[in-house]
Amino acid sequence: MKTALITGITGQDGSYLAELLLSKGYEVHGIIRRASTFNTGRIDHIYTDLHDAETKLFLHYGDLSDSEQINNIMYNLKPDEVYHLGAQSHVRVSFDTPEYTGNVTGLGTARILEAVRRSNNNVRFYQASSSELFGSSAPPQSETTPFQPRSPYACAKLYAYWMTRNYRDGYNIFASNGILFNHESPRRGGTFVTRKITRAIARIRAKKEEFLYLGNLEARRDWGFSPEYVEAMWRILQQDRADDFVMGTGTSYSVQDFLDESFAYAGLKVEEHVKIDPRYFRPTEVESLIADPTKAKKELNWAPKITFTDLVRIMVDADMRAAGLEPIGEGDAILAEKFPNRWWRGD
Ligand code: NDP
Ligand code: GDR
Repeated sequence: MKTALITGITGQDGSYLAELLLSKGYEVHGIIRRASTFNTGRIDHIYTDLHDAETKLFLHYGDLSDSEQINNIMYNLKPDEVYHLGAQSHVRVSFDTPEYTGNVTGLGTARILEAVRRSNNNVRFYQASSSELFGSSAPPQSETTPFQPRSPYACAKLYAYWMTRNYRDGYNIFASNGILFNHESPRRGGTFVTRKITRAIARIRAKKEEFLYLGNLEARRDWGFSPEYVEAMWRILQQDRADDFVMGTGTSYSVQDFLDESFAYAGLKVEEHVKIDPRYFRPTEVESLIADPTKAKKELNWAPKITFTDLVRIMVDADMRAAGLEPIGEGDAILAEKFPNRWWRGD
């Protein structure tokens, strides 16, 4: 049985990845932060009591700013695979907290890599790199496109990307970067734009709110579906050698497109409910991201099935259900058709 350690297990991707690895028979360990409120909502449905002999999911308190505990966990566990997903992951928030973001998202990766190096050279390490690295580089973006980061978050991820390559080259550690374009789901954090929109739609339909306030509607993103991207992470660590891969759909839509598609699906009018609030604009914006995932298709045999319109339907339906409303229904049909044997539940 393989053992995996996931940082960021309580986040969108970490929760799906934990579920995927458990379905493959892994023993899964995750690092969680101590908080005064429960922060395990995305993994509660897979958690079994520690005293249950069958349990294969173990949680450890720790923080990416604290190397001592990271070292402890790494030395004691000696995992076969480390998926480093933990980060201050919000681009807009990184402009308010540049130092903290550098510490957790950038230096946090150095702490994990150093613990890997000191504890066991046979660990396979995955770094959650981001299309934000490309910043103002013109689309489509591939593994050879120059990085031109446009936020403190992207600058911290750039450091982490290069540290990963440096530990691969310098210490012969199996360390790979997945350069993932935006991916969403019903588990997406509520302050990222897609989920902010789909949650608002459900609240408007439930008559709990009337208006949705947004920033730049012109930005274009390559939006995919998170469960398919965590599958890609796993594939990256099963290769014969460590490498870096761009993962995305190769299609791009604006925030306005997401609004139009989702409001129309829910039978609402954008102009009656959406207002612009300048506080959501960023000092520097990433205008346009479109992945060129040719390498991933060829070498990982990875091709996402969920389209932009599928994603909108899945997310709107999930938020309608969460708000106690009847979903429109196409989202369930899409999931049933495209994932007849799906390995995740609880959305
Ligand atoms: P989330 O924001 O949903 O999850 C981030 C995770 O990191 C959470 O588990 C969070 O814990 C944890 N975390 C944050 N700060 C710390 C800290 N100081 N110490 C320990 N853990 C911490 O992100 P996603 O799941 O969406 O993304 C996963 C990773 O992939 C991130 O690194 C992100 O930057 C990157 N990425 C994401 C993309 C996307 O489109 N989703 C695209 C490309 C890269 P808590 O729950 O307690 O807050
Ligand atoms: P992003 O995602 O910055 O691409 O980072 P986000 O959903 O936050 O923004 C996407 C685009 O929407 C515009 N926008 C708004 N964004 C937010 N959050 N809130 C708003 O009200 C709003 N109005 C317009 C933004 O300006 C932007 O152009 C995500 C994160 O998951 C990162 O961790 C990850 O690395 C990248 O995706 C790939």
